Amino acid sequence: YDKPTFLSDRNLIVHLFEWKWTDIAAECENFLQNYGYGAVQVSPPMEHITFTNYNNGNDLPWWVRYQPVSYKLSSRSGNEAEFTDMVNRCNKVGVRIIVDVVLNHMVGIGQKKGVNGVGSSGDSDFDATAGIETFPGVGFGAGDTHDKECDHDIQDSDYQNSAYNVKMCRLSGLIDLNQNSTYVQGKMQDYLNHLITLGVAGFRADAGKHMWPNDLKNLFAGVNNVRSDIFGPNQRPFIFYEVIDQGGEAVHAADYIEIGRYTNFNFGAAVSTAAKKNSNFGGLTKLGPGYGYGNLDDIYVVNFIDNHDNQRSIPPNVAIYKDGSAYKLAVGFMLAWPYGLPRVMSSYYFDTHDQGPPHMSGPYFNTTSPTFDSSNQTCQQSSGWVCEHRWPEIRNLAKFHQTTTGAAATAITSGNNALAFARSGKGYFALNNNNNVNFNLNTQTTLPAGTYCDVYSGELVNNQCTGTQIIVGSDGKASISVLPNSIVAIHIGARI
Ligand code: LAG
Ligand code: CA
Repeated sequence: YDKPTFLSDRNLIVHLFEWKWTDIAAECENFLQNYGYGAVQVSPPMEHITFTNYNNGNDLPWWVRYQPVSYKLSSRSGNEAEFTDMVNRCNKVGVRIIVDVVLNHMVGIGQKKGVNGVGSSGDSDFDATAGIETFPGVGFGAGDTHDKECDHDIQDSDYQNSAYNVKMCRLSGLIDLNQNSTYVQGKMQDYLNHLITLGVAGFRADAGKHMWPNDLKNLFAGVNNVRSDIFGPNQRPFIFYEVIDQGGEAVHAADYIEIGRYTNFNFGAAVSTAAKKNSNFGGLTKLGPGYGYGNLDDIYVVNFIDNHDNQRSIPPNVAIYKDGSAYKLAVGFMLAWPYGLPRVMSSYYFDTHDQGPPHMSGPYFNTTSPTFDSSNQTCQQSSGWVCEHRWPEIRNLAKFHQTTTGAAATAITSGNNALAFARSGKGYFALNNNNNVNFNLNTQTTLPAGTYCDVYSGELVNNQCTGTQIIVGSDGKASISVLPNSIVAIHIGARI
């Protein structure tokens, strides 16, 4: 389960948070395939709660997507036909779909009045008044939950003291399902196999920390291989678990590595701390297995700077799109440094924690699409979408990531708030996190002689560099001067 089912030179995920299926299909075709993005993590596609009166009827929070009503493919992002079309069109251009699956729970126990599914079966499908724990769209009832073991919320102290409570009690009121039951497993296998039949590549298991690894092992053992006509014979789905483990807790990420990968929150924390100038960026040349707590082997980790949860913390303890160059340095480093499988976050602008995606008014708050600036391919701010994955510095480092696939980091230089390294024979990367001084290098790049475009300050367009040019001599050496709070990155795919 830990082997990405992606094209071999596209080991990179982008999370298109809250995007519609129709927009993702177009994004695969028009953009992602050209920059080395190998897979899209999509928002949960199942039927979810909705409110008609949230924030005086002006908004619908993003987190409704994490309250399943049934496993019908009907959500704010689109219906089953649109989902299927997206999977087909993305696969056709070599971009995979990873589905965020919410298996730990159903809706919040407190969600009674004004809460209904948005599925084809309409409001009657989830009849809250008929019993909050009855989900006729799946066939779950109170007997399929952990109510007998624990019918109250996980307490803060449980995270330190009780793995049992973390897995058996309710995560902020969400009705907790019993994944140990073969009946429950069967319903979930039907859902996951349906997605596999449609051509998805794998899953992000929401709230992985709140489910027993052994139950998950049995659950996924009953899930089919991914389609052989797309992925080749005998391939398991790629799976990673949302497990927040930054030390000092009862549940450990290491408990999950036999059944897939885990979300390594320690990576984004370490890089963000350096990017925000609270630690020496030069020290990150050690970032990998064994660097501080929780950074396990390459094949077990999905790394990221921020995700849709921690970008909303107040204040965020990781770098996010609002941090400007600190964020670009953090994501740039992640894409250049060979450790784990990276995931790029792609957001919409938000002011408050709960705020939903850009939308029209109306009963289901139809999400509106990103619009693009034709001159530089970025998303227009007026459309409400940030599209970090299209920022020139980030998309060009995504391309650097692709071009340098499999090349070791060599010729490593650790400076004071600065670092540099080659990706042997394929690329060279240098980063300066100082405010006032340049980072000057006269260095071995490992690259063939030639004139290269720095892909951070510009790119290669019509056989010319729109930014800085770097000349590599016949001895492989180059003089490079990195400006304050900036990067210089060159690779063999962007040379004149
Ligand atoms: C996750 N990972 O393990 C998701 O990344 C995270 O976004 C999910 O929480 C969480 N697990 C459960 O799927 C999100 C919001 C919560 C929200 C929850 C359910 O961060 O704030 O809770 O989704 O929608 C909301 C309210 C709570 C309320 C609860 C139940 O904020 O106050 O108790 O709904 O009604
Ligand atoms: Ca649970």
